[in-house]
Amino acid sequence: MAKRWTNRPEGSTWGDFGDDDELGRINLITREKVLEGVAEVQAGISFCLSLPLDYPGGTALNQRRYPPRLAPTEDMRGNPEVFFNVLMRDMDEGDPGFLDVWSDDAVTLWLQYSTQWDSLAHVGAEFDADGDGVEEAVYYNGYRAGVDLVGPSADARGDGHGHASFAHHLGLEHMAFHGVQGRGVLVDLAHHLGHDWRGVDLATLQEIMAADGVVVEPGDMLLFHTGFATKVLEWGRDPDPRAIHRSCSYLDAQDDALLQWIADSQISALVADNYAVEGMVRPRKDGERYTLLPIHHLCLFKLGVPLGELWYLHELAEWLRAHDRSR
Ligand code: UVW
Repeated sequence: MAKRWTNRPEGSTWGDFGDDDELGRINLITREKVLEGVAEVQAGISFCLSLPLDYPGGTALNQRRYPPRLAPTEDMRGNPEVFFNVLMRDMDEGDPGFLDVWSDDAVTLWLQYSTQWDSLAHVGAEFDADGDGVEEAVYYNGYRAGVDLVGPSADARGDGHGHASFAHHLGLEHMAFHGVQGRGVLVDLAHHLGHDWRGVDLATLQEIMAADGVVVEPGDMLLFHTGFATKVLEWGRDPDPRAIHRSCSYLDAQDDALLQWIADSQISALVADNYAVEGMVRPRKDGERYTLLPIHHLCLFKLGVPLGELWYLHELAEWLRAHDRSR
């Protein structure tokens, strides 16, 4: 495949893992990194890091993301083409019938409703990757909107506006195939900051990490426990529509030093139990174009670091604290 770009965004990793790379810094989860993760296993306890996928409930968090819709698969009794009906027809006259009872269901899932990964296909940017002086909508490593990530219909433009794309590239299947098992490091923001709605800048983060002896090394997956998903569970699928937008901490994406630290740390993945890892920035009034979500822009578009959101970290964070650990 020919190289997809001649210009790469400043500070990006495009090309560092190959011209066709779709994994980004997940590549830093090497065999050595997996063994470092294995070496941390001492107690053999498993923690579920997912919310039930029908939480938070309703649409107060995001109006276009709905709870999963469950339905039984089609009842095809009587359809002569169905293998099962052929089997029934072939039963002998005196056959007493069967005693089985079963369920066979389908689900329509809004992939970002609940606990999720944001893949590298989630957020791109308008950027002049081919060097012709005109910006085009591109994603990590130069994959093109409208070509590599294609909109579902003519009105869903598939050009990067409004997230209306199907991913033919940069999807989570690459992570699944590579494996995302290594060393996770957890920072317990909720323990230090409570449930107040506030941004966390680099100075605050470093203070908390120093207080808890947290050390992050290249290739680690970094997790932030803010307590947000714990609140989501407490609301029992009926969240307070105001509080859900004003609870717990988030990374302060206006802090350039924090963005630089994320890039320099060489983490392989960035995970939080809150809505979007970061808070949305306020519109700029200086005439410059800007990104609404600078950490999404940095991680998904430039570095190739997937974001985990709405993970459930409560019991894991409690256990780690009780045992004076963060890895
Ligand atoms: C927002 O929609 C704010 O974030 P995300 O798409 O990452 O959930």
